[in-house]
Amino acid sequence: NSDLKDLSHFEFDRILSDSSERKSICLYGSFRNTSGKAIVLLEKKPFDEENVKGLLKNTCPVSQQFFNDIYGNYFCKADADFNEIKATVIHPATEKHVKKYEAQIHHLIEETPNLYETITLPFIQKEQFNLQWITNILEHKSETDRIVCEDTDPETGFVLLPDLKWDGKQIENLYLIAIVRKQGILSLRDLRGCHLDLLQNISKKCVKAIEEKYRFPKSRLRIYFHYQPSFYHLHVHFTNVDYHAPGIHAEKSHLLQSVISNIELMDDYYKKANLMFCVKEGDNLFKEYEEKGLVKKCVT
Ligand code: M7G
Repeated sequence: NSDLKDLSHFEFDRILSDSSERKSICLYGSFRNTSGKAIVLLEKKPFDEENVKGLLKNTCPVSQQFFNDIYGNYFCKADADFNEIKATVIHPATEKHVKKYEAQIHHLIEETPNLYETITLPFIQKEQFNLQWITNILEHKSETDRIVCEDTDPETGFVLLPDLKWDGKQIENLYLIAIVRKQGILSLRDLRGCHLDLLQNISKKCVKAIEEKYRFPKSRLRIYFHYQPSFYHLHVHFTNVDYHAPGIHAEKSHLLQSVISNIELMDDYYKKANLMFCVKEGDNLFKEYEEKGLVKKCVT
């Protein structure tokens, strides 16, 4: 829809979240002449050597804020190229998308295998994000030109490509995902000994592909799963270890190498382990646990 490309057609109702640290803001509203609500996430792009050189070469208006001894503060009005903003548009956005992007209080839940079977799994089967974007990638209907590496084996195959959050250029916030070809592995929870070949294949081939394409070595890659993920079709995250990617907290990330090692030691480790996960208070999964008396809302 071409209307979605023009941000001047976006009328925002409210701010879902904003972060001065990430220099990003997430807006909820709608596009003129289109039905359904939309989410627009705006993020300032990281500095890189080339555009800093460009900034320094072009004289841009500078205003001094203050000067004190050897310390000075200035504002520079840089040109449009330098100020490029990355915009992610989700349209039509569902209530579940709103909850995903809304700033909210978080809780940690310890999920035993039994709680997974009786609460989390039935919830995932009842309510989860649509996985069409994943099917489109696997079937070469979208983002085909962005594919970095692909293995078509039905058991151990995958597609590696830049994540939605990455422009595919700046190494500072390098972020790729490998989506497994095999259907039905919902998350880390489903991984068993029989998936070791798949995990090792992804690790080996994706590392090599990233090394070749971006000249980025294995030792600088953070390779991990999210638990709980937003999308229940197994995928692996690859990020620059120096980049504080969203969701790299201890309560959400599981390094691929540790996962492989755990499964090598015990085939069904992820079937038997208690796994912690982080959930927002407004999330429906939180409500499921709340109804069973396993977690309580924060009263402030
Ligand atoms: P997750 O752990 O399921 O969810 O990871 P979360 O990290 O968003 O909570 C899914 C990953 O897939 C995230 O890193 C998303 O940025 C990425 N992603 C999501 N979508 C809808 C797309 C898409 O359409 N294209 C690509 N390339 N990546 C996506």
